[in-house]
Amino acid sequence: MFNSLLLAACAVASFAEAQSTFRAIPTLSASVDAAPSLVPAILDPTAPNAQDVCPGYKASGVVQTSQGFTADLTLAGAPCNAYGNDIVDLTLAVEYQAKQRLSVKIFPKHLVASNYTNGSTTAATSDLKFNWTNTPSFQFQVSRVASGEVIFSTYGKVIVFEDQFLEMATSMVPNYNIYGLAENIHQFRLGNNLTRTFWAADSGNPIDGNLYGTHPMYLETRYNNGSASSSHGVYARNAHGQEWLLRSDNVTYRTIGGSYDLYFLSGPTPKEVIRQYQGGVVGLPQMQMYWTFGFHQCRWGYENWTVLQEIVDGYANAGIQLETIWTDIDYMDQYRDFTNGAMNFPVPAGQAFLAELYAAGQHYVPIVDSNIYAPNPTNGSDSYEPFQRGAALSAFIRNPDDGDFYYGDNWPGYSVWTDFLVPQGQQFWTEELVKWYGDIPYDGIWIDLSEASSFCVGSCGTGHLQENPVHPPFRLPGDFNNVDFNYPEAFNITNATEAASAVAASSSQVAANSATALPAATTTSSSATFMRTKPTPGVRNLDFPPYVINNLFEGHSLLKNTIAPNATHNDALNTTEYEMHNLFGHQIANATYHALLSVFPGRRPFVISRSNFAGSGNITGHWGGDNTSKWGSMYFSIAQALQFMMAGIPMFGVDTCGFAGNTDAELCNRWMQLSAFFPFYRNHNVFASIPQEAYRWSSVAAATRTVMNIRYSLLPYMYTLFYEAHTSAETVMRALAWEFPNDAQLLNVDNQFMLGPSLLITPVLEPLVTSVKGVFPGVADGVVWYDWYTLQPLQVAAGENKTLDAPLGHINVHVKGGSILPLQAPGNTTATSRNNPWSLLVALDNKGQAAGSLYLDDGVSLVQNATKNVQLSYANNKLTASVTGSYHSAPALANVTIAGVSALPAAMTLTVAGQPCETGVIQLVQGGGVLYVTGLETFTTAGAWEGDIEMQFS
Ligand code: MIG
Repeated sequence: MFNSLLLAACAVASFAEAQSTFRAIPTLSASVDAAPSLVPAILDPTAPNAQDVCPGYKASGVVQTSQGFTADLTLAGAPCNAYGNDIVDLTLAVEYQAKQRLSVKIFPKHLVASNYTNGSTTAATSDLKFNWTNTPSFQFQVSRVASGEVIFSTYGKVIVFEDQFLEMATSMVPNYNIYGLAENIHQFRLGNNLTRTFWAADSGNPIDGNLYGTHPMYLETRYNNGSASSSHGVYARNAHGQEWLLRSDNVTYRTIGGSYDLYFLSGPTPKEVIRQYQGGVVGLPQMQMYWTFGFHQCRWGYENWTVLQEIVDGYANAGIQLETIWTDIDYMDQYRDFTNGAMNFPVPAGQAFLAELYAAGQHYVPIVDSNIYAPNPTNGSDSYEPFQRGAALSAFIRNPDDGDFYYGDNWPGYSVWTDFLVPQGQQFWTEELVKWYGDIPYDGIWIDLSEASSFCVGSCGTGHLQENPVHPPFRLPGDFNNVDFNYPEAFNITNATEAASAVAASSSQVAANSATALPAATTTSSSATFMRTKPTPGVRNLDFPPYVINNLFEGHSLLKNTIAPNATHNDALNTTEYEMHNLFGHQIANATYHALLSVFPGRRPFVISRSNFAGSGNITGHWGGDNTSKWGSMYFSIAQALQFMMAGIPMFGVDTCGFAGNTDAELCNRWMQLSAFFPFYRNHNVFASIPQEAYRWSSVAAATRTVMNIRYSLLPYMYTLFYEAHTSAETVMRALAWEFPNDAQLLNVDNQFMLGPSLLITPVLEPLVTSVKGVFPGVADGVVWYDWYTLQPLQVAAGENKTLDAPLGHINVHVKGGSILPLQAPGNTTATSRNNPWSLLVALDNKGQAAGSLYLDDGVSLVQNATKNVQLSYANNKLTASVTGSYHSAPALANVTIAGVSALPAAMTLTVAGQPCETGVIQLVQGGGVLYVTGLETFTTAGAWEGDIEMQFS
């Protein structure tokens, strides 16, 4: 669903006339979305607090296992049936799975739990200890063996286990610091008064509301009064609708189904927690292709191939790198997947466009929506073959009421959704993507609406397919009298004339619309504790479970904007969406990943998808969804990115310059510069707002050229960071609190971040300023920070909130002393950049030392024939590059720049692959504390990294 601000916005007559209705087809009645049966959710003060009424369990029958123990848990009194039906007999399984990981599972006794043990850790060798008591009922604690620190404790609380309601709470230390629980639009530190709800929602980046991703994992850091901090992680593996209530002295975890499947990670540093989570539990992020780190341009509203060519040309003419052009749903024939509109995006013209694009070394990624159009059965000319083929395979989710497919509504009209729980779902998806690739040879796939989004309530198309195609039951941006007049906060100051006309146009659109207003979405205030539906004792109610999670749609209804919970899969268990809802996005991304393996055998699939689950980073990247062209939205992008670094989806970025609403030159300038340091760098825009490609304003173009050249020169560094994420769960973007875990001053910092271990980014996040404040950690311990542009050490006191110059067009980037960055001269594409000369930037620490690394491979293949690792170090006035592996990079090493050198060395010697070099042609220039070594090309003409390099200064 759109951001409601789009629906509220409005138009001038002249502007509105220019906008035709989006499509000349009947609009589905708004009543299909008005959610009938809605709102049995009631705010009921008599609804029970499970902690007061539930009896808890008693443990008995302890059996030692090779790496822990099991026990029976039996309900310790009369069932409370608070929000479902109590399960009387449970099994507790405690496993010391690895030294740093303890698992605690509680599940119905008739089930068997899988385990992931390493085969060796026991209670005696674990970092963590499990304590429990039966008084007054079964409760447990997890603590550190070494220090006794309790990291999780249910003492004082009962454990509740019902068929549709689970509740467990842990007490928390005062002012606890927890991070994670992605996906949320919130500050990085989650605070002590927040309800995080997980129910994947097609909702435009609501602050604190549920949206696309479900990652039930948090990291907690305790600063221990100035001594070393300690961090641990908690992951609760459960995909059901759920919420985490962060309260002043406890965190309460509630789900509407499933089991307790808890993983405690001992850290004790934030980085170790993240490594234990990604490396040991959900899996490491996939490796990406090199070109995916180039710049991507997208928008909703590119009308045809000619417009697309104009955008590509626009970037070329402005001298700004454009690696990949994207198309949104505009390219499709009536919004049907795997089709091209015959008028505007015909296949032959597309093939010609793509041939030229690919010849220039550029790339193309189209959107694919999660819905599949269900054609009008009474109109032969409406046939849609992908539906027929999927139906023949029984590859779609079903409506339990009649056993036919479940027909919801989305862009094309009444639609079905692929059932990825059965192999036919994958087969269907692969066959369609392979077939369509035969027409349109794309490079990767963008998956949208995978929550999965449906614009009506229930199987609204059942019995109505003969009305297809239908227009969604709400006005689209760009539809008649629905023009967006929202601008960033300072627009009325920076551009008063246009702002005034937008205000006038907006009010006349409001007036024109008032007669025919669409029903406004209503919001319902929530009390997380006492919302419930009418209880149905003894029966599982899938659509209206008795406990009401704080879903942000009307009435908190689980039926709104998505496939209904009772929709049924074709697997032997007839699993329902009640169980699978939060996994649809993961499943369709996974199916797309595997389809791309068929399209491009042996090549790393490139998928960017919207809804996602714990572990999705194995198979997909993610963009931040429908943000807005507002300064606050840009600010939240950093915290959103850091969550996904923790969650193991490092291929993350947001709609740069903002999706909903119009941007302006100032916001777009700052945002193009900020996103250049995010792994996934894409400018994307909603339909019917002003164009926002980086070349549209000369000031934004200039700022973009500056930062794009920095980004492209850093591609080897970015790629190396990804390799380290993929192989050892290092993070790509990093919170300052992770890099300097003992500095409590950093626990809230989310207006700055690091890219890898070496770069600190301090962006401007507010309008109308020419300076920015930032902190520079580690100064008390001697850390030096060099300005990227001047290579001068920053003069900053320990703990100072330092003011930096930040005129429009300048983003502050600082290099941490002690770093060596491998760089290549920026070309116009990633491919040409890879063929440009190498250089090294050495930033010395206060001991005159530095280190870094470089990973190289072909940038494409899943399995590499050859790779190369270069370890870079500097000590005792000597720079060393030691090379392992045989991947060949052709360009030479051209120059070395060393920051932190106070005098020109008297002499230098150079050996390459053990051979001394005649260094007469090399130039050494020193000035302002920087040593520039140039003219090195001739010594590595066979390629920079064909042998070890030693460069000694004296
Ligand atoms: O209902 O394809 O988040 O990026 O431009 C909206 C149109 C559907 C939502 C995506 C957005 C995309 C838009 N889509």
